Amino acid sequence: MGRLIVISNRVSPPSDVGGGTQGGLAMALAAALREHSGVWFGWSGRTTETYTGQVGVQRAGGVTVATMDLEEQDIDEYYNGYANKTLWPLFHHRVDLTAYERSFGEGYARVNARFAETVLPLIEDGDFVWIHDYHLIPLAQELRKRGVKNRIGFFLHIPWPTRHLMTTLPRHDRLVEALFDYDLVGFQTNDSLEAFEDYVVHEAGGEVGPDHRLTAFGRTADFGAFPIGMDVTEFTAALEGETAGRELQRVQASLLGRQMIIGVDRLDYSKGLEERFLAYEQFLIDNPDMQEKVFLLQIATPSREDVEAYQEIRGRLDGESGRINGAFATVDWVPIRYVNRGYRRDQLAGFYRAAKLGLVTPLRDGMNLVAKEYVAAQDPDDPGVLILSRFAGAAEQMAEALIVNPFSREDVSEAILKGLSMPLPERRRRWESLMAGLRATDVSAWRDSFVSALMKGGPARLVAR
Ligand code: GDG
Repeated sequence: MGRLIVISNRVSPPSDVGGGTQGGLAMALAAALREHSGVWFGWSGRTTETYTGQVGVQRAGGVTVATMDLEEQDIDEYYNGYANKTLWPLFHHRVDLTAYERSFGEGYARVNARFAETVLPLIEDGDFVWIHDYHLIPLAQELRKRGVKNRIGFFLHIPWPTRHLMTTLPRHDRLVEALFDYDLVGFQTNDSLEAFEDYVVHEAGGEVGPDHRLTAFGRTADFGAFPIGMDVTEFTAALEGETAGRELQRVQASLLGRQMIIGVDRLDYSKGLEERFLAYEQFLIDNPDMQEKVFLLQIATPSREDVEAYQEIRGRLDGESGRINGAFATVDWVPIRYVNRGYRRDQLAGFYRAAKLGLVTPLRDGMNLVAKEYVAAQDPDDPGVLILSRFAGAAEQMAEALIVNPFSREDVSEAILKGLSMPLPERRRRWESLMAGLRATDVSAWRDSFVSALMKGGPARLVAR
């Protein structure tokens, strides 16, 4: 069997299970690489004055990690620019925040060419290449230009936008055409797959064949929905560890008989945090008898702090949380505990477990692993309730959550009340069904289905539950 070469913008060498701050994805990829004796290639996170093309190689946790440095200008135009000021907002339906600057597109093309040039000597005949996310869409094209004939797959972690939004992007056809240089392209959901096919048929004049084999731009490639799962086994182990237990007790000691609602998100406008605060305020207004009986713990880890839109959302959230706390707090109760820092994964596990409600209300999200982690952390005998946005990819799989429209304060307020007053038998029934789904479609299932489809060739599709 050939080796697996995984390429993503950043690499995140695995550290000990339970600790560290890397997410489930990093761990899943690390495990896939160990199984296939592979290499993980990406940007080191460092910048140099001029690009050197040098590769740093290290072995970490049984995985070979290879990295390269980039120039400051690369980071401005490719990472902060085209990736995070153009594609991220556009693909999350925020045309109002999307920057359409030509220099960003040029930087994106340049850095993708640099990735190709630098990784090229590491690719051997028979290797399978698996490229991740919106930073690197044109990478297969750049590799093909340099003569790479290996099978190459691509997985998009964020949603694919609707056709009309996609066409607001200058040279959108070039970006889509680049996807046809892959052998296999995976989306998170059927919704994204359908949006992509709509573009291919109605904008590119292409055709949809059996099993989502698509033809356009004179080429044919396989497409599919491969919803990412969480590592249930690793997370359960973290949950049973000493740290999670200690954090659970620490939070429980601070409850003083109150019920806790939890939100955990990167501080990103796509996560609907402002709307969540307002919906929670609506709940407090609609249910005055619940005031002082409940509080919201919102952990919002700072993210992409060099991008203005992220500085602005952070400022707005500071303002909203302060305003709501000022309006409702009493001498011994604060309605929102708003925390701007990251925690270890096993600490998070303990926090999730202490919460009666998980409030996961992104305005748009590829999948959302927090929704899955909240469910996995619950006590089987007395599980909490998940409230989940219909616009998270996870909603395609997690129908037994309370599915809400995050844009409607009333809708979310009603769901909070319903969740907090849900009888135990119903909570258990919903949780058992959600948990069975998490186990059946965990991160290994996701990885194996994608990698085996890539290795075999031909269409394959993990059908969302
Ligand atoms: C992208 C897509 C898709 C959060 N705060 C801390 C922390 N986290 C962890 C969570 C979870 C992960 O980060 C976040 O994953 P999400 O899926 O919720 O969201 P994105 O970061 O936007 O991820 C998304 C995902 O890729 C995978 O394909 O689901 O739709 O947008 O695991 O627990 N982890 C630690 N400390 C924190 O403070 N250790």
